[in-house]
Amino acid sequence: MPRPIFLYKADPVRGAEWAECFERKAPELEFRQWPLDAEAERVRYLAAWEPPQDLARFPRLELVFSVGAGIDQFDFARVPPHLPVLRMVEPGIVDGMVEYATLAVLALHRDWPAYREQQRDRRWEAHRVRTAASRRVGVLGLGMLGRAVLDKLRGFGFPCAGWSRSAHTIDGVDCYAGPDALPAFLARTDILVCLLPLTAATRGILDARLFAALPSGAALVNCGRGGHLVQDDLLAALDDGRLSAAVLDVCDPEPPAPGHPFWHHPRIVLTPHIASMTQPGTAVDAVLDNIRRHRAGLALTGVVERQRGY
Ligand code: NDP
Ligand code: OXD
Repeated sequence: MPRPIFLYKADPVRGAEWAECFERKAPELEFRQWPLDAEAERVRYLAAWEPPQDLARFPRLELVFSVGAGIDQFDFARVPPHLPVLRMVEPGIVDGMVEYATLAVLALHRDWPAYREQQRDRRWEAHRVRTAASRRVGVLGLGMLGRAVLDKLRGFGFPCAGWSRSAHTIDGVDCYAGPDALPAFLARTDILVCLLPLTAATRGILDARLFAALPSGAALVNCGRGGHLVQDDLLAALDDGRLSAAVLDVCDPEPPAPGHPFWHHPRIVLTPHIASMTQPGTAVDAVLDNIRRHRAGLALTGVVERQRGY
């Protein structure tokens, strides 16, 4: 009896690691990497960064996994409505984001971009060291990643707040919800971290209006998506001192064009979309757990609500 196929369509190097995990943990499934030329009727599960055009080729497909936590790159028009799409909910991606966001917030808190600029100019000048208790951190997005980041940052003594669509209660975090609460959240935020999904409602949210609602000299970390940011508004806010610095892990497009000001702006730290990555070992555990749940008729983890876009 031929085994059901789990088809993987993403980075082939990490795919080889997925294959090794499947061999050990799920020998009842046959792991195959894209492209698949024959035996399409044996494909039951698909994992992809972007789904293929022709999903109708796989008549027995049961579940579609995104290999990313973010889902905006997924063209849902390609996925028949009856098929559940599951985004990546796994501890490896959370740990990576907690590290990156902590690094970025601490760098901004301790004036790292300014000291790098001073070193380049051979300037030895100390600035007053501020306490964490006097630096207010705010995170846009209180989902899997935003909550984990706040949990870590709270430990340093930063006064922490978060903003989301629906109301949340989190120990030690001032929670704000909905557009009406956004100005109050921004007014109390010295370092703003964006961990929102990119949807119709959040595209371009990091704009001049939002920057004007932050205290003067606030700093930005964007770990969400490049489409959240209005680039010219950021450059203007840095130039007029409204914002002191920005750490950007994402950009639209990626990479920015060779002459783009983000490459050489002294107050921008730019990294190539590496804040976090799905880790094959833990990702395969999460995927297999969902497959077992599906077989047992249990609720699935990370189901994307297509209407709301995340
Ligand atoms: P979740 O879906 O778990 O959480 C999303 C959060 O954003 C929720 O709290 C949600 O509110 C809130 N939200 C969504 N829409 C709005 C809105 N219109 N107004 C206010 N709040 C809103 O996502 P994750 O935490 O797992 O991931 C967040 C994003 O991080 C991803 O979508 C992706 O873009 C990015 N990412 C970036 C990576 C990188 O390497 N740079 C790596 C991985 C992810 P509510 O709680 O009410 O639903
Ligand atoms: C993700 C990402 O969404 O890597 O997982 O950006």
